[in-house]
Amino acid sequence: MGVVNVTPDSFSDGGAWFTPEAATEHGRELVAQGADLLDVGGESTRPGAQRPPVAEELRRVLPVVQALSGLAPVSVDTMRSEVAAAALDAGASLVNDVSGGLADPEMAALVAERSVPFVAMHWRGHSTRMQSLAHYDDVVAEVVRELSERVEALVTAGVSRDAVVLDPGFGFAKHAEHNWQLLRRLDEVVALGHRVLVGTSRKTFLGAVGRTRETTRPPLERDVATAATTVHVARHGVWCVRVHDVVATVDALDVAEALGDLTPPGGAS
Ligand code: HH2
Repeated sequence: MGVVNVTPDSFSDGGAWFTPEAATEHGRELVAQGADLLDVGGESTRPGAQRPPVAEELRRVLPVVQALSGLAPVSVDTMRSEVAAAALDAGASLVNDVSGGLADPEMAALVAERSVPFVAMHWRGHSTRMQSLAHYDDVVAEVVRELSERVEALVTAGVSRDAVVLDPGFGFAKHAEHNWQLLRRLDEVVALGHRVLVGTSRKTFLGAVGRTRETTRPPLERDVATAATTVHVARHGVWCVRVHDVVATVDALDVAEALGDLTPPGGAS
């Protein structure tokens, strides 16, 4: 899944693809590089980000979804049911909600009515306060429990169990050690039996690994570290990786495949 951020403020590529033309061109390039799916988003969720008004989010994503959905399957990265509905009307075929339906009480009903796949990410609160919610006794057990509760709530609201893709939410209400624990024990998330999506791309903990505070890698220099995580997760049954650098990801997946023991993705295909 290639990331198409139509935002002025995303943490790694904010502003780079902010016009519909630039975003569409970027999406085309990602498909040419081997992306199977494009994730179009109009709201940055980096720690501390302010939310755009709904009209602005619609203005950002709709022309890009429309232009790219003829080219590849498109997912819309949004926490708002109104934006998800309009994006599905414009050609998107999957909803990626970093709040897993928690931010908007109408989201589950919309996904149920439209019968589309739904990425439910582990989330504890909006970006302005999420890092203050990063308290765990056992991060993996708590993420697994909270994701399971999300699945049950979605199913109760009418969403098909097979439609739910789970994401442990790297960097969302997580400190570096929480992210590493989740990568080490990813099998416990895969064991829930759903398709699993992983989004480690360019995140802060990959900037810091092996470095001091002074030498931490800036976001655009985290693609090699991201690719290393891709090899790892591909070997643990993950269905999809959400990445900025598709070229490095395709190379990493080729390596994982050549290693010869890829676990088939969990859950429905
Ligand atoms: N991470 C980001 C955005 N959307 N969706 C899923 N399912 N999983 C993730 O880990 C995830 C996501 C944050 O990354 P990015 O889009 O690069 O930055 P920003 O939120 O600043 O636009």
